[in-house]
Amino acid sequence: APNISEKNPVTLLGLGAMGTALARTWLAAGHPLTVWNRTPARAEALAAEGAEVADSAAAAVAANPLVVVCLLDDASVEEVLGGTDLAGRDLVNLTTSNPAQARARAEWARERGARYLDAGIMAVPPMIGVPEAGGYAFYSGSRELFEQHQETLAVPMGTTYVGEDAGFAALYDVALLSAMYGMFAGVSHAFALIRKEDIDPTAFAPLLADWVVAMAQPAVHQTADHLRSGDYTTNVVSNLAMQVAGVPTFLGTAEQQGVSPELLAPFFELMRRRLAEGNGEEDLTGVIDLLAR
Ligand code: FVH
Repeated sequence: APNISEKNPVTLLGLGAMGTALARTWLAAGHPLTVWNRTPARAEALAAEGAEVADSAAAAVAANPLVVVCLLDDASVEEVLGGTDLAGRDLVNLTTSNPAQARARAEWARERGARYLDAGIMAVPPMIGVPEAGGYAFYSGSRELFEQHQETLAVPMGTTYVGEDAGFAALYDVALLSAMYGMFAGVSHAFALIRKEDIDPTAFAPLLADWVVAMAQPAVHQTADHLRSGDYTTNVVSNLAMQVAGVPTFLGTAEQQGVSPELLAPFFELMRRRLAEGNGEEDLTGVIDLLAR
């Protein structure tokens, strides 16, 4: 049947947990959708929901100007797209990669005649197509491509464009996720401290969550202000000297509770070094200077 939809047609390669969630939102919004997946069985349910299933990656790429890939990693992108003709295509890569891979992939696409947009998804599959869940993706690379397809890209999740450098989406993605892992480390240590006691972890949880949230907002913004001004001493309410003086309390408590300090010890060591350099009136921003290689 002729395609009578006014919605932008999309080709999607990769129907894992994320790709399948993306596909459903485009279908539900009325976008003609062509899909391909290495394991064809994963496309069957989507075919029943209205997707066109291509019998090869090359056929899927040929079907529509906008080609979205959501595969496992950068190597699988190379493997899948390697045998396709990308000339004249708009390639949007939602596969997680690092900044160098994203920049190389942008150049690779350019050499094959495609415009390129890289992305870092800040959402898990259940957040896709659920605007109130707050999921979004960072995009970087061709601004023209982004502006032309933003409405289509915004169907499954929010869109945040972070610049022409194709590596930036991956960099923002990894920076936010790195902060998340630091938070997970602190939360793990906190639960380890109370674990052997008669303390209900579910009663402790709201105290911990509220504290982490209350600390994150001012700490993140003050750090950014200090990095921009270069003065790490403005409006400091808990200075480094005071915080380093408290370290033995943290280490002593861990020892008393039979908990390894290995998650926190590297951060404490950086604080101690910064203090030893004579920066006791700062907050913790100076630790960032020590991390630069
Ligand atoms: N799921 C999540 O929570 C995270 C949220 C943030 C973003 N990530 C990234 O999204 C990419 C896809 O993740 P996914 O959850 O869809 O992953 P899987 O369910 O494991 O599906 C992987 C798909 O990739 C295909 N695939 C893997 N290797 C190859 C290959 N060599 N050639 C062709 N296709 C390949 C796989 O195909 P199949 O196994 O079904 O045949 C799936 O379609 C990812 O970058 C996350 O970091 C998700």
